[in-house]
Amino acid sequence: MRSKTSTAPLNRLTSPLVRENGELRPASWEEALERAAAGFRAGIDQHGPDSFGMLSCARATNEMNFMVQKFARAVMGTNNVDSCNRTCHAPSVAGLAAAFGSGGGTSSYAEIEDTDLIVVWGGNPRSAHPIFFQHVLKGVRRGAKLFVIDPRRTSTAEWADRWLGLNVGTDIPLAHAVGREILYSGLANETFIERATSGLEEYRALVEPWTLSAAEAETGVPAEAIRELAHAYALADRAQLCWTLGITEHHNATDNVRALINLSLLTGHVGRHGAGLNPLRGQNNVQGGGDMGAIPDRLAGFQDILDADLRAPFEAAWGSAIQGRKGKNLTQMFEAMGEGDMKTLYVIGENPVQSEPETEKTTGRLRTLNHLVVQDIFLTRTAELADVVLPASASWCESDGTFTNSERRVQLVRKALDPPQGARDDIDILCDMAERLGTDWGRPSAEEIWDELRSLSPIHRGMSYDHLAQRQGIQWPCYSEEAVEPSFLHGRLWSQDPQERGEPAAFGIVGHSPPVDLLDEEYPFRLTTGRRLDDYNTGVQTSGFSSPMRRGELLDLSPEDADKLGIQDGETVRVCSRRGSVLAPASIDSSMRAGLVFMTFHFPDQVDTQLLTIDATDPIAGTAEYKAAAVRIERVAQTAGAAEGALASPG
Ligand SMILES: Nc1nc2c(c(=O)[nH]1)N[C@H]1C(S)=C(S)[C@@H](COP(=O)(O)OP(=O)(O)OC[C@H]3O[C@@H](n4cnc5c(=O)[nH]c(N)nc54)[C@H](O)[C@@H]3O)O[C@H]1N2
Ligand SMILES: Nc1nc2c(c(=O)[nH]1)N[C@H]1C(S)=C(S)[C@@H](COP(=O)(O)OP(=O)(O)OC[C@H]3O[C@@H](n4cnc5c(=O)[nH]c(N)nc54)[C@H](O)[C@@H]3O)O[C@H]1N2
Ligand SMILES: [Mo]
Repeated sequence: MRSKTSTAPLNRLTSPLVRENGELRPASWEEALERAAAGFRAGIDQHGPDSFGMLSCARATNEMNFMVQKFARAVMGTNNVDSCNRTCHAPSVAGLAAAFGSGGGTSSYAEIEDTDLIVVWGGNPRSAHPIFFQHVLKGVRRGAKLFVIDPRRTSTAEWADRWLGLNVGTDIPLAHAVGREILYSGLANETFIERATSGLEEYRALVEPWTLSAAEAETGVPAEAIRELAHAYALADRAQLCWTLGITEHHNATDNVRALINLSLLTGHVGRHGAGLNPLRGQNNVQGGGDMGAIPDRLAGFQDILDADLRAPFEAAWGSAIQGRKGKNLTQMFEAMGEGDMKTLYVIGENPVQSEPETEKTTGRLRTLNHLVVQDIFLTRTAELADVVLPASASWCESDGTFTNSERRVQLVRKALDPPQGARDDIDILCDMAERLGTDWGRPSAEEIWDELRSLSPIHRGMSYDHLAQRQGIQWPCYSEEAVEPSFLHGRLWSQDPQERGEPAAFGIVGHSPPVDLLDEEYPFRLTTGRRLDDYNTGVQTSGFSSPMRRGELLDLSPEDADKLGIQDGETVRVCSRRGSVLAPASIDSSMRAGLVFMTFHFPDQVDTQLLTIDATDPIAGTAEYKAAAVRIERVAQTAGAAEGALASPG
């Protein structure tokens, strides 16, 4: 007996649902699958394959993500497949790929413990990456200095040697001023620049205006602190630059990423043990989902969809042609719904109604679909709009397979629980759906799927289940069962041999572009949104619990602003943006700088933060500017708050 049945205490979905006379009602698997497949078939027949799109679950296994993109490409004939990577680290992948040719974080966690300086830029790992943060603390205990760059003095910053509290959306001026200071102080690594990079002269001209005092005026960070960061980074023997959504959830996110990468090119802090560039990925398998090809422009193993030679082995293996053009990403799928070009959508393990900005726009767009199928473990707000709802198992404990973490390490997971009765494995559901649409895949095991992936993706080739079990996880690239790969990427840049060194890494020539939602007299506060330790994303998986630690949604504001507005701790306030308004309890928080307020998006049933956010998106990666809305804060009488009923406690 290897597994036991999950007791499903938290309203897990246990029956398929279909819409009848406007309402969802329970249905058999047979009826629900037939309805789902018939809707997909009709959509393609009437409007062509590109009117269909698919969202994949970044919490589910690599095997499941591989099957999702295979379903989109081989069964439905479209590259319209994407995941929540679009809402977080797509800009990191785009920026790293532009500089180095591939989009993964460059270092291993072990190197975070074996370095001289760790810069956490726009991330709060103490709350959002607690396991990674343990590696940071070990590094600190072994003597590494820790710098944190965040508008808020976060719990991560509490552990730092230096905290640089900058204005939201001013990371490029800060990075450019650091770069200029390194150049002017003669601290740049000239050998590395000469050998391994291109574009220094343009970069020098780009950063020239960003003197320490110009940067202080724009960023709010004292000139002396900027100088100190520049010298610490350039003088460190080995330095790690780690970033997350403070960098990537902006309308110019890919530029932000390029501005940080430039600093590593100036100093040679990349391609060596202990020195690197590390976007900390979000959901447990968002790295793996992208690696498996559940993105619109790459096949598994980051192989370019535009390259016919790379498509050929997949076409041969699947017996069907693959479109030679990029599909729509998640953001473009929603835009296409708005324009009537998207007719059917298959959402697996995503809750866009509560994770996309500007809720009403998102809901309106989903309503334009002829056919929406949602496959989830809970009845989400997105599922409530669906024509068919399919109850899935929870992949992280109810399925076998592999996951890939932020350091590119692939690890085996084993099924520990059977899904609650009535729910089925995501992969089995996909196979059933494919069969109904005329493609018989049989019922492959997770290992069989993985072996198919290995036959198609060179960077995974050497990672059989046996090899993964033996080595307790392996980082890609791993080309054969024998090879022991270095734990970091881009070591080639240090080679003396030009052939081996390959393409130089280009400096990114990127200018400053302040947040789209401008501050003015009517909307004078900068709202940034993010995470707390005790809750997860749209709250679907964490709202079923109550604990004294969890206080529900709060509007954090500085003591100075609370004073100025006459707001008491705990008092209900109205938060208004140019798009909508919500009521939330105020929390006076000394980690906040004046002019800045903070909310999560973890409690949408209590406070729908996405009514406030803006859908200004990065043109390269499609990521929204969740980190910068302009808002006004109004006091309301307590009774008015209660009457509007928006302050129910969570859970
Ligand atoms: N407990 C918990 N952990 C999680 C999640 C969760 O919901 N709960 N979600 C997971 C997911 S999907 C992701 S993607 C990760 C995200 O992990 P993080 O990116 O670390 O989390 P956030 O809180 O969204 O944002 C990080 C920080 O960015 C700062 N910031 C805002 N604007 C700016 C800016 O303009 N510049 C700079 N430099 N900083 C800025 C914020 O103040 C915040 O502290 O967390 C993952 N882990
Ligand atoms: N305002 C604001 N908005 C944000 C962000 C922000 O910082 N601020 N961050 C953005 C980021 S980084 C992210 S990643 C998104 C997150 O956005 P989403 O991914 O849309 O939100 P989640 O709450 O993580 O919901 C994922 C769903 O997956 C389901 N699920 C879990 N495991 C499985 C499984 O094995 N199989 C299936 N079929 N389903 C499963 C869960 O029940 C849940 O409904 O939100 C984005 N939205
Ligand atoms: Mo994320």
